[in-house]
Amino acid sequence: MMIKRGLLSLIMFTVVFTSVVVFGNGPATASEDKEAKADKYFNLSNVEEIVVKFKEGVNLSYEDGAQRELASKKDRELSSTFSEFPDLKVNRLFTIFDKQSKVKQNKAKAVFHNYFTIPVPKGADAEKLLNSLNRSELVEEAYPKLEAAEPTLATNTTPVQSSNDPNFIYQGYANAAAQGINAPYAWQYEGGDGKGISYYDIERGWALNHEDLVAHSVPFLAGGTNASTSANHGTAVLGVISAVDNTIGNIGLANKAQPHVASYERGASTKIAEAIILAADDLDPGDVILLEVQVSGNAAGWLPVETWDAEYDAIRYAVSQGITVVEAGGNGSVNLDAYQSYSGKNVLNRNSPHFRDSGAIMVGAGSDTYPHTRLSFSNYGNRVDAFGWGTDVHTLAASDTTSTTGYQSGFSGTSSASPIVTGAAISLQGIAKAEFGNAYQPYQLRELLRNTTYNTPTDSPSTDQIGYMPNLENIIDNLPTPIIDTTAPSQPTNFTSTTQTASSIYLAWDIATDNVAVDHYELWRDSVLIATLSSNFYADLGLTPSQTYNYTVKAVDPMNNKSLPSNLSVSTSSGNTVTVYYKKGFATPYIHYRPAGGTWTTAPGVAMPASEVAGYNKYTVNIGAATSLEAVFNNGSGTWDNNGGSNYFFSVGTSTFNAGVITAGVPVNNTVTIYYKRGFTTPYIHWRPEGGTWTTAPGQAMANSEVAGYSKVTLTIGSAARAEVCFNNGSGTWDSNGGSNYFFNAGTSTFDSGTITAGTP
Ligand SMILES: [Ca+2]
Ligand SMILES: [Ca+2]
Ligand SMILES: [Ca+2]
Repeated sequence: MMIKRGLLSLIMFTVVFTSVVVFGNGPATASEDKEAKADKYFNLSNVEEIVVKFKEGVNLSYEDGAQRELASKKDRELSSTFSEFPDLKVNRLFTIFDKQSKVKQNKAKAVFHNYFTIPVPKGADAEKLLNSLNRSELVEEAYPKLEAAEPTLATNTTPVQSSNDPNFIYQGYANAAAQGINAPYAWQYEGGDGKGISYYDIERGWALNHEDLVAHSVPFLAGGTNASTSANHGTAVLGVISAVDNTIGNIGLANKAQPHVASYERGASTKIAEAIILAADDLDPGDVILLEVQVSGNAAGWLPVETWDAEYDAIRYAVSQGITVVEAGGNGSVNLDAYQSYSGKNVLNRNSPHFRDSGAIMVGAGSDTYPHTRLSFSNYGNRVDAFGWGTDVHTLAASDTTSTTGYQSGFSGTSSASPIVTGAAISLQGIAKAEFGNAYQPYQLRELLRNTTYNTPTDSPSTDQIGYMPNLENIIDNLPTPIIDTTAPSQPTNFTSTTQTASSIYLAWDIATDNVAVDHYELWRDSVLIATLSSNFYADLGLTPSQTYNYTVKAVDPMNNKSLPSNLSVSTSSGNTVTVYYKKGFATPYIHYRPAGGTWTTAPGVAMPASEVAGYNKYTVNIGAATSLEAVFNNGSGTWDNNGGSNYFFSVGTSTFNAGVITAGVPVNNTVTIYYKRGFTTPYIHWRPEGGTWTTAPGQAMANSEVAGYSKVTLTIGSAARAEVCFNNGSGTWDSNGGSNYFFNAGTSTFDSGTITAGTP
C-alpha cells in the first residue's frame, strides 16, 4: 500500500500544532524545543538502537568498536556520555563496508562511512543517551531507529458483521472481483464501511421505517413528496448501500454511512435540479449524491438526467462543492456518443469538441455473472464511467412508504447498478477521510473508479462501453493520497490564429502547465463555450466572411480549477463573390440561392436590380469560402426556372446568364453609332436591338455631329448584333425603308439616303 509516511507525519504535526496553540505557555527555549520535538514524533519508550551520523572530518576508521577511537578524540560531551553509559558499543551501520572497502575514497559513497549504530544498553535511558549524543560537537545527528513496517491502513474500529445478516449470501455484487466490488475487503479498514460519510439518494419514494433501514433515522429533505408508488424503488436503492449491519435482512455496501433522501417531486412539479442544489448545500466535501432518475429527452429512449441543462448545472454546482455525484446512465439502450442536444451538439461524447463534463460518475448496467456484459437496456458510450450489476440485485423491498419488511432478489436497471457504484465511492471516501484526513475531490475519485488497471472490465470494453466495475481491493491496495488541488493551471500563452479563410479561423496556443496536470482546454467564442479540447489547437468552421470574433481559451485541471483566460480577436477574410447578370427572362427576376453546400435563401430569394447593361438584371453574393453559387430564378410569384430541377451553378467571379446558358464575364454590350446625313432637318431615330423592344415613337432625337450636314447617335444594343432602325421627322413623316426598316451592324456606320456604309462619313 502506498500510504506515505510523510503525509502521516504532516497529519500528526497538525495535531501537535493545535495543542501547542491551546496549551502553549510562552516561547520555548531551544533545548525544550528539541526535546519537545522528540516527544512528539518518536516513541522513545522502547528504543533498542540509535543511529549516529558523525560530522564529515571526524574520519573514523570504518570498523566495529569505534568507541575506543572516539574516546581518543577527547570530545567533552562524548567523554561524559561514555562515562555515563560505560557499556556503549559503536559499530558500523553498514556491514557491507569496512575499513578495507575504500568507501572513503569513493566520493559518491563517502557519506556512508559517517554512519554508526549504537545498541541501547539494557536498562539505559534511551532519551538521555540520544540527547547526550546530540550535544557532541562530533555528531551531526543521532536518532532512534524505530520500527519499520509496511504501511497499512487502520483497522476498522466498528467491525462489520455480515455473517448474521441472513441475506448477505445473496448479495453477490458485494463479493470479491470479478463477480462483485469486494465490499468486505473495504470493511476491514476504518471508514471502509462508509463511516464518516453522508450521502443523498435523490428520487421519489422510500419506506424509511423498513426494519433494515430504520436504525439510520434517515432524514427526509423538506419540501418534497414521498411518493408511495415509488417506495419500492427508493427502498431497494437504500438497501444496496445502507441495509443495516444487524441480524436481519441484508447488509449495505456502505452500511455505516449516513443516508439522506430528497424527493424531486416538489410541490406540483418535478424539480430535480432544485433537489440537487439543496442536497449539495446540506452535505460536506467528500460526501456523495446519488441521482436515481432518468429523463425523456429523445425519441430514442431514456437519457441521463444531465441532458437537461438546469440539472447539468446543478450537478456542476455540487461537484464544485467537493460532492461526488453518481448518476444513473439511464435505461434507454441509447448510444450516448451519438446523442445530440436540441441544438445538435454531441454533448456526451468525450471525443466531440462539444463534449461537456458535468463531473458526475455516470453508471451503466452490466450483467451479474462474469464475464460481465452490457445489458441491452443500458445506455452506453465513452461518457459512461463505471458499471454495476443491472440485474438480480438482492436488496430491500416495499409495497408503499409505510412498509417495514420486504426483500427482493431481482432489483435491476441502471437503478440497481448505480447504488453499487455509489457504495464503492462512499467506501473509498470513508477510508480516505480516516486515513488521510481528507476525502478525494470528485474528479480524483472518478479517476480511481475509471481506472482500467484496478477495476473489472466487461467482456468487451470497447463494444460494451459502460466503463469498469469497481474493484475495491485493487483500488485500496493502490490508494493514492488525496490531492487537494486548488491551484489553477498556467494561463495559455502564445494564443494565435495560424490561418483565416472567409468561413474558418484556425487557432493554436502553447500547452499550459499545472501542479497536477492539465486535463483539457475550454475555448470560448464571443462569450459562448464552443469546444472542450484535449489538444492545444482548433479549427473554428462555418463562420461569416469579414467578421471579427473574440476568442478566449482557459486551461482546466482534473479538479476543474481554471486558468486565467487568454484572449484573441481574429477576423475572417472577405470571401469569394459571385456576380450574376441575368438576361430577362422574367420581367422582375428573383434569385434564390445558396453558397454551394450552404444554406438557401428564403424563397423567392432576392429581387435582382437592373444592371448597367440593357436587358440585364444583376446581383452579387459573397459566398465566403465556397467556390460556387447554386441558384434558381423565379418571377417572385411562383414561376420558377430551376434548370429542370438541377439548379444552376455559378463560379466565383462574374457570369452572364442567358436563357439557361451561363458564360463567363459581363454580357456582351454592343453599340451602334450612326452618322445620319440629313435628310430630315430634325431627325428622330426609332429603334430596337434586333429582336428586342422598340423605343416609343417617334424615338429619340439625333443631335448634330462633328461632321457638317450629319446628325449622330450611339445606340446600346446589349448582346444583339444589329440595331433595327427607322427614321422620322418627329411629327409623322417616316423613312422605314419601305416597311423593311434598316439594319446597322455593331460599330460605326454612315447613312446617306437609304445607303449604309461602314465607318464615319
Ligand atoms: Ca450483522
Ligand atoms: Ca441487516
Ligand atoms: Ca492544479
